[in-house]
Amino acid sequence: MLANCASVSDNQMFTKAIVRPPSCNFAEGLTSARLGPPDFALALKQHEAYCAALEQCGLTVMTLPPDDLYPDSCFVEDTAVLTSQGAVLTRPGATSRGGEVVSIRKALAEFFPSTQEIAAPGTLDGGDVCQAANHFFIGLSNRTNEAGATQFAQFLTSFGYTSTIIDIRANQALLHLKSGLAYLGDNRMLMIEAISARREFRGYERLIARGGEEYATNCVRVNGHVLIAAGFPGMEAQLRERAYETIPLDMSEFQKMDGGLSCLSLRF
Ligand code: CIR
Repeated sequence: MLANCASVSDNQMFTKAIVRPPSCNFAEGLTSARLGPPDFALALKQHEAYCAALEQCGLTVMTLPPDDLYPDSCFVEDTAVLTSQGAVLTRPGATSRGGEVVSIRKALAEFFPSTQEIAAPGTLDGGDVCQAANHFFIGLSNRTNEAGATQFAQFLTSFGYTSTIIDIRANQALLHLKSGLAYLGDNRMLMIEAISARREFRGYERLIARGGEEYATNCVRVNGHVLIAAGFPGMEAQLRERAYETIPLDMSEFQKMDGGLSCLSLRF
């Protein structure tokens, strides 16, 4: 099934990350979390710690200036999908976030001289894209529509990857596919129970987040480390049992705005 794919190592090494600190009006961003307004000063501190963790993993972190035109713009992951075979600029599903792509396009030009782009009427958020070695899972969500998912799947084919579109619109708890799914390498995935029985994931070893630890499924494997939200001991124990070197990070202020660890950077 994976014949003719681009050859991408399961344990791809990243060298760079693009991030953008929250802007002063971060609290005006979109959220359904009902956890109260974020503390801006604390969000900045947590973002700094996140960047330090990426550096600890060996990445050079490029920091874009905060942009108060777009209160959700620290969630850079939603604006592009970067692979070792090519980059795709997205067309975010929330109207208030559409303009975020402009500055990301500029920032990426130096590293990806030719990029593909999702075109109207397609919409796609990077948070709906989960890469598992040479295969991609694309979530059909309230942000990513069929046109966007199909366009993206075609770009992936041209890059030499395979993909599966997964409809998560019935899973109300999921803003994006990666709100409840992460690929850890080694054919292993971390996911919420609600999607764990789906046939698309049958071939993978599945670690399930239970007991109110669903938020922690949005973790990121970076160069042999796993960045994980702090405060989820069950999830962290499952990772440590499998010899992952975890870096717990306090994410409380981003969680209040529906954001997870993966959304705060574009890694390549
Ligand atoms: C939004 O609703 O768009 C932001 N407040 C949160 C985006 C989080 N992004 C992600 O999970 N990839």
